[in-house]
Parts: sequence; C-alpha cells; structure tokens
Amino acid sequence: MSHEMGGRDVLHDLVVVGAGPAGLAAAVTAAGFGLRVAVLDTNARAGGQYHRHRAGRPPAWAPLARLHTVEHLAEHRVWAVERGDDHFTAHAVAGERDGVAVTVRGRRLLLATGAYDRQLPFPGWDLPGVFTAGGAQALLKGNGVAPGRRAVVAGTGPFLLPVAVGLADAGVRVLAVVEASRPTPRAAALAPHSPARVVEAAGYAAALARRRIPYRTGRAVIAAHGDGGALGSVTVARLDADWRVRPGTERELACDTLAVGYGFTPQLELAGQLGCASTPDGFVAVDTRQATDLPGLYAAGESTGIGGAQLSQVEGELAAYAVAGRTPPKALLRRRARLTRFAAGLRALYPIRSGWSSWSDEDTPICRCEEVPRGRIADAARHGADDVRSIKLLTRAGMGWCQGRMCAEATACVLSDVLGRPIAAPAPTRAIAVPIRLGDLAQGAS
Ligand SMILES: Cc1cc2nc3c(=O)[nH]c(=O)nc-3n(C[C@H](O)[C@@H](O)[C@H](O)COP(=O)(O)OP(=O)(O)OC[C@H]3O[C@@H](n4cnc5c(N)ncnc54)[C@H](O)[C@@H]3O)c2cc1C
Repeated sequence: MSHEMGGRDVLHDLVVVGAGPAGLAAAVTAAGFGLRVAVLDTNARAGGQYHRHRAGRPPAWAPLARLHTVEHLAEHRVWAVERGDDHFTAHAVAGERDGVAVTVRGRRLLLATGAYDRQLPFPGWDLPGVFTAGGAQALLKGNGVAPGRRAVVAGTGPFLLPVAVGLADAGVRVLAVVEASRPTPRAAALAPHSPARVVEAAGYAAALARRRIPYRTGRAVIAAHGDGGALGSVTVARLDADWRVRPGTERELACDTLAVGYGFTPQLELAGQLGCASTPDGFVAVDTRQATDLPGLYAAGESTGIGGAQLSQVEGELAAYAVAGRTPPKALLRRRARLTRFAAGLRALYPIRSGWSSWSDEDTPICRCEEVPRGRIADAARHGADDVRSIKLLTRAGMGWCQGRMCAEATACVLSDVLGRPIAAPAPTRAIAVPIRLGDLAQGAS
C-alpha cells in the first residue's frame, strides 16, 4: 500500500476533515499556535463551498494565504474515521483515478464537512437542465461554465440571490427568482447581528434590480417540462401559507435551465461513524468550545448548524483555541453569539412548509438514483413499511449512488403523508462515508 506524506508514521496534533471556511480557519489558527496540523478535502482547491474558486484565481480570503502553514491534502476523500485509545485515524482515497489509500492520524480530530443542497421533489426535477442551486453555482465558480442560456432560479433562502446574480454575470438571461417563502419586514431586525451579510444581500438585490430580474415571493416551481428530453419550460404557481398550490395561478415559463435549492442539509456521515451526539434537529451537537461529546473530537461549520460562511469561520477559529488549550478572545465569542442569532433569525424567515409534498404525483421520482417513484413508496407504506429503512429494502429508494443523501428526507415525508404521522429520516450510520471502489476499501483496510 502506498502512502503520502502524513501517512501512518506521523501523529498530528490535529487532523481536520474539510477545507471550507470552518476547517481551514481552524487549521491555520491551530498551526499559528505551533500545532502540527493536516487538513484533508475532497476538492482540488481549498475554500469549500463559499470560497470555491478557479485554478489560478485565488479568492481574497486570509486563511487561504496561510495555507502553507498546514499540510493540505487536496483531493483526499475521507471514507472512514476511527477512534483509538489516544488518537483518531482518517482513512482517505487520494486522487481522482486509480486512487491511492492514505491514512492520517491525529491526537484530535475536527469534522468540518459542511452541508449540501436540500432538494424537494416535483415532477420533472430529474430532467437534464435542472440543477441544484449549489451545483449551478459550483459550475460557475469552480469551472467558469454557464449551465444554459435562459434560467429560472427557485427555492427558498437568501442563497438564491448570489446564484441568480452569478448566472446573470455569466451572461445567462435570468427570467425570475422564485422564492417560496414570504420574508417579512421583521427581517430588518436581524441587521445589527450581521451588518456585513445585510450589505451583501443589499448588493445582490441591487444587482437584480439593475438587470430587471423579478424577485417573486410566495411562489414555487411546481413542475419542469421536457422538450425532446431536456428542460423546455417550468410551471410557476402561487402558494398558500402551507406551500400548497393556489389553484388557477399556474404559469408556464420557457427556459433551458432551472437552478433550485431549498436550503442545506448537514453532511454527517463521519460524525455518524463515530457515534457522537446530535441535536434534536439533526446537527452534530457541540459545546461552547466546539467540542462534541467524544473526547478529542470537535466539529465546526454547517455540520453543527446552518449559519453561513462567517459563522463557520468563527467556529473553526474557536475550535482551534480549544484544541490548543487557549482561552479564546471575548470578541470572537461575541461574534459567534451575534452570527448565531442572525442565522436563527434567517431560518425562521425561510422555513420549509409541509405543503410542498403535494407538488409531486404518483410518477414523480423521489429517489433519482434508483428511479423510485412516489407511488411505489406510498404502496410499500400501505403494505406495512413504516420507516425509511423498510422502504429502502422494499423499493430500493436510497440504495443508489447517493445512498439516500438526496432522497431520505423526501421519502420520510411521503411516508408521513401516507401514514398520517411524522416520520423522521434516519441519521446516517454508514461504515463508508463516500463512494469508493472495492479495491480502495481493500487497500485501506490492510
Ligand atoms: C453547494 C453550496 C454552495 C454554497 N454557496 C454559498 C454562497 O454562495 N454564499 C453563501 O453565503 N453561502 C453559500 N453556501 C453555504 C456555505 O456552505 C457556507 O456557509 C460555508 O461554506 C460553510 O462552511 P463549512 O466550512 O462549514 O463547509 P463547506 O464550505 O461546505 O466545506 C466543507 C468541505 O468539506 C469537504 N468534505 C466534506 N466531506 C468530506 C469527506 N468525507 N472527505 C473530504 N472532504 C470532505 C467538502 O469537500 C468541502 O470542501 C453554500 C453551500 C453549498 C452546499
């Protein structure tokens, strides 16, 4: 088995999984305290989702300039983490093709694995031309590629704004931003908690206005229609307070691209492997030092709560103080408290309402990997399946490439609709966190 620098023989003070705002801020802060740090990330370039950038075009972000102070293991997919008596081991596969098994050990481990886009199924959401909002943005930011020519941006939350502006900047004609929620004037009360974010949002709003891109609230894309296999148009409808369609309000918009996102879901596979405690709403539970309930294990960023890049960075820095046994500056603690209040306020402004599940019909695919339609899941529920795992065994929903990351929550909602009581999507407890080949598994295990 081959190993890179940072293999079994070196015991780091801190191993970080995830080079986004949280992980990288933690890594460079800990390195600044003299700790030996390794940071592993799936991507070729550090920065995570917010600071995603193209080769040769680094964003202006201070921790990236200090990347040389840590051992940055790019293109390392961590598929398992283990806890020994006095250290943690991360098992990764390095490189895109013909992956090389790499193990990295550390006295402390920080999980900063972020989140991914949350999707709500509707007829046609599997058509070519329908992107997650984050996917469309990743193409623009990471590859400089515009996904199409005429786009609609839909879903809920402030993240739709940078996606729409990014598309417009890239020359895409953005027909509308379709926001399912109805943010109220109460939003103004959040401004003192994060003036920088408010200025950022105002900048996006001004950019939309300049380009005459309409921002429609209380509406959703409830269906996408194919034109010779690819996206040709979408149906936009007004919603009631529970997100059910107001009959007679449906309008069709011709477009070749739909970027759609309903917030974010935390990436919890590695935390699930170690069995650390979670919060009632399904995030990694941490204390004020960003420590989990397992000694030596820390978590920061979106995996501990959806709160934006600035909060993730502050949490990462606080985790580094804790790992180094230092007292954090009071200003940093105050900043976290302010940003946490801002994030909680935003979540309250953009909730997901249960009426969305009425947008899908019997034929709508819920699990796209295994092509399992809503009707088959409902049938299995009527035949006695009363949890997401039984549905998986009976219908294969959640058994494909994404292993339920995209469909587990929607499957639980369909089940809840049929059974008439709330059903929760199970927390991930997979022995293998990311798709790897059997050969990689054999190498890593030997
Ligand atoms: C697709 C997407 C786009 C976003 N765009 C914006 C935006 O434009 N503006 C905004 O304000 N917020 C945006 N957000 C929200 C955003 O995630 C941030 O608030 C911020 O980037 C969170 O920082 P983080 O460090 O917690 O996670 P991230 O930035 O998500 O970083 C996590 C890193 O961990 C890595 N990782 C995860 N699992 C593994 C593993 N098993 N092995 C190795 N590496 C792993 C990932 O590749 C990633 O680089 C976006 C979120 C997503 C999901």
